[in-house]
Amino acid sequence: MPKTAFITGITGQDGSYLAELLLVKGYTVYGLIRRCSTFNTDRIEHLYQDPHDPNYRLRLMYGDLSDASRLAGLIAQIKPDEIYNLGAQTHVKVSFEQPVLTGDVDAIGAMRMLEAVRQSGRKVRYYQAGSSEMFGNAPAPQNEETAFEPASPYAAAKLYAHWVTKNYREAYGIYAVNGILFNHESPRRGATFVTRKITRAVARIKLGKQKKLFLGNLEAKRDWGYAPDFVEGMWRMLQAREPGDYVLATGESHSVREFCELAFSRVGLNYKKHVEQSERHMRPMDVDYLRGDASRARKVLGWKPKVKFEKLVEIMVDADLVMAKEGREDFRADSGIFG
Ligand code: NAP
Ligand code: G4F
Repeated sequence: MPKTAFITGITGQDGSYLAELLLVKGYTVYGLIRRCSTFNTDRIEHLYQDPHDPNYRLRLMYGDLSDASRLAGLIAQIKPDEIYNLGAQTHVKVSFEQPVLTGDVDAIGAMRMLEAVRQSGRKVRYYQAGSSEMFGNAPAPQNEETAFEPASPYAAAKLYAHWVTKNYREAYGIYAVNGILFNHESPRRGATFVTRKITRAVARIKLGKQKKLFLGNLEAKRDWGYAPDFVEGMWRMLQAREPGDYVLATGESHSVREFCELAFSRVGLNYKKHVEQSERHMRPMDVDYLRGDASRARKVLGWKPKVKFEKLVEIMVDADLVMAKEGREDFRADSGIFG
């Protein structure tokens, strides 16, 4: 029987790749979108289907993770087999500026989803998008047994969502899983995250459209993977016999400085001539070193990332060069004033 999935955060990086994957697998995909005064559906534009077509399988519904009654109504209407709760305020630095909103959407939003599932009485498989940020500065490599040390309002909100997902699994027998995902990137990554901020700038500097790139902490290390590999892992978690929690990571860690070095050298430039550090992009507290151990996902789910760090940098720089040449950058601000 073809399955039905409901994705919150479908307009985001991961939501768009996951929607693609599930449509290829024959699912009918419902996606939660927020009403905005401008279009926010760029990342799923290529998947759009005419709703007048009786067989259309990508169905977009207005809603918001802050609106419990709408979420319950949608779950009753859609009757999903699988739910992927990817919607969130996802920027760690912004979470220091908007901690209450971040808690409402990322923590209580997950609770609203789980309550809607519980009250529906339906047998639904639920995926919660957890983050390696929940480990904070706990020693690497981090895996499912590592004690959490959240170091931002974002991480604390995600940790609340993590624990209630586990609690609903144990208390009510709901098939609910936590993915603890390390950073994953792509040409669809939001332009205010450091990788995309760098690759956009590399392309624009190469083409003479930008002079400098202002960044914060260059020594922070992250375990960066490729988003399409990671959404495949999310899907695998909901196909397993038993629900559980899984780390997804590449097992390699690199600094922001190394990312710059490689990205600028891809177009024949030296990052030292173009990158400047700025207080503006420093966080009140940062996570220094993340490197994940995904052996459990490998063993139980057969999951393994395909794209490595060097290839990821190439994919992102090359895609941004094409966009910048065609003048299709999503916004034009020089040194990433928002990032
Ligand atoms: P993203 O590109 O920033 O997308 C976030 C999505 O959440 C967007 O669709 C956004 O909608 C939606 N959203 C924001 N506030 C919402 C609200 N109040 N109600 C409903 N939807 C809302 O994030 P991503 O990189 O795809 O990440 C997907 C999920 O994985 C997130 O939960 C993130 O925290 C988690 N995660 C990501 C990573 C990573 O490295 N990418 C790692 C670990 C965990 P708009 O388009 O309308 O803004
Ligand atoms: O790219 P980032 O903003 O990602 P961060 O904070 O690791 O969070 C991302 O990954 C998490 C998974 O671990 C997700 F849960 C979360 O939703 C998000 O997707 O920053 C990475 C590192 C940080 O140490 C930051 O301080 O890069 C450093 N950095 C240095 N200069 C910068 C900048 N980050 C940003 N965004 N902008 C800068 O100018």
